[in-house]
Amino acid sequence: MSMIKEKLKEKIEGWRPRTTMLLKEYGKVQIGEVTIAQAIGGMRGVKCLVTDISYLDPMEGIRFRGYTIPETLKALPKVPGREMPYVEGFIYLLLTGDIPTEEQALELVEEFKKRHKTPDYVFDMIKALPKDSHPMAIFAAAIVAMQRESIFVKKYNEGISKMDYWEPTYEDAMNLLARLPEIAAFIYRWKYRDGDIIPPDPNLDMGGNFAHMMGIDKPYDDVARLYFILHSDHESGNVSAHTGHLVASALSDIYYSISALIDGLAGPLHGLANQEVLRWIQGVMDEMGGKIPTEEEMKKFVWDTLNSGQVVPGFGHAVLRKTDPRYQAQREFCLKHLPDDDIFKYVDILYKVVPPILEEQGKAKNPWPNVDAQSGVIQWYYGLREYDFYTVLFGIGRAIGVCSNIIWDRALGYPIERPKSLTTAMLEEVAGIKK
Ligand code: NMX
Ligand code: MLT
Repeated sequence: MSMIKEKLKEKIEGWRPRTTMLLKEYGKVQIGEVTIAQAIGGMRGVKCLVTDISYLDPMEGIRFRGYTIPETLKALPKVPGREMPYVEGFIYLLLTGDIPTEEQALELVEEFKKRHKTPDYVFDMIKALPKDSHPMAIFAAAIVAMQRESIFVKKYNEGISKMDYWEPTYEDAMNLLARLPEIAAFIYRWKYRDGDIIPPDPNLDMGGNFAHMMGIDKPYDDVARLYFILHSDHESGNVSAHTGHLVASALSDIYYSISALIDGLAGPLHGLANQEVLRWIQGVMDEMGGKIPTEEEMKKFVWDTLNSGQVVPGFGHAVLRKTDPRYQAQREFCLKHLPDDDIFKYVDILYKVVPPILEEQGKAKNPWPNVDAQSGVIQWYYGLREYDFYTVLFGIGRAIGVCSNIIWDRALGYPIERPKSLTTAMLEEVAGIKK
């Protein structure tokens, strides 16, 4: 058994009694109540999911295994000579709850290298798709195409005990995570670079190898590391994480679950907002003839968007009630590496003008920018200008968080998810409108 799997086993065995006791002895203790507004309104704020991988506080933002973003980036072992930590070390943290030593992070780097061989049929399948397919559709299809590789399915069919489900799930998850960067880079080079594919470099870590396969020079390796870490997890209620968890709860394997997650992430109210931000800014740039707008001019563009019934992409959030710390982390990167970039200047002006406008409009509960408002700028600056690819990068990151969650879901024996629905007439009756 590998070092990380051994460690995970120890953690799982130590954790299980906590879940068992809560369920058996305290199962009837109430943690909240549900209103009609919540049942109709997308279950906002209903406390009905459990995860220890990350927690989202509305005012503070995300903590991964108890660490804020600055704490996470500071504590994890860094790639020598680079600013950002190993993504593999971050995966160690999400899985075990512990900050790895450099040696432990490097062991995981080696483990991923061993697992990374993507089956040829995946690339053949991608090449058979129409080139104008959206990259997220191609990505989801490529992932589900590998379902036949599932070790969980094989072991399940052999009659493995429920207590051991997490082990083949771990194997599937690690195999899939090892392959996602290569599949994503292949989609990019096939779709936008005339199929000029760059093979992986076995000497590089996940972030370094992704930058290499994309054909983008340093510091894009650090951009990739930062992206995969920042986008990994945002507790369990967001559409992509929840979809992954929901599908996996039926004991569908990792390939089905992560492919489904990608489908959810592809919506413009969720991950696709990062492409929408760039599309929106490009529209403003076209109208401005390349000139940087004044704050007054920018306000007009924002009001025009709102008055035409559209949302301002990259702003607002279902849980957060302040500027997303993932936005801040990327803003700090921009201030350091691309302070004079025109698109960054646009985003900077938007940061000043949008929140007061959303407050004045009085609809959005959170007027502040989210992760997607800043992420496309960095990609654009480093030459990745095909913005319909941006959500694939989010998807690689999110797969890391959701795979970690699904392994733990299986380890703690979480059951198939099945909330209860009511009819409108039942709600009217509860409300006392009609008997
Ligand atoms: N621009 C305009 N209107 C907004 C915005 C915005 N950025 N954010 C919220 N609203 C509206 C929202 O459409 C709703 O209007 P209505 O009552 O007419 O249906 C009203 O304000 C109340 O919505 P909230 O309760 O504040 O937000 P909700 O929790 O329903 O949705 C988002 C959260 C993130 C879907 C919403 O803020 C939004 O559409 N933002 C723009 C898209 C975006 O940036 N999505 C990415 C989120 C992060 N991610 O990566 O997933
Ligand atoms: C996410 O990262 O999933 C988004 O910020 C959406 C959310 O948390 O609701």
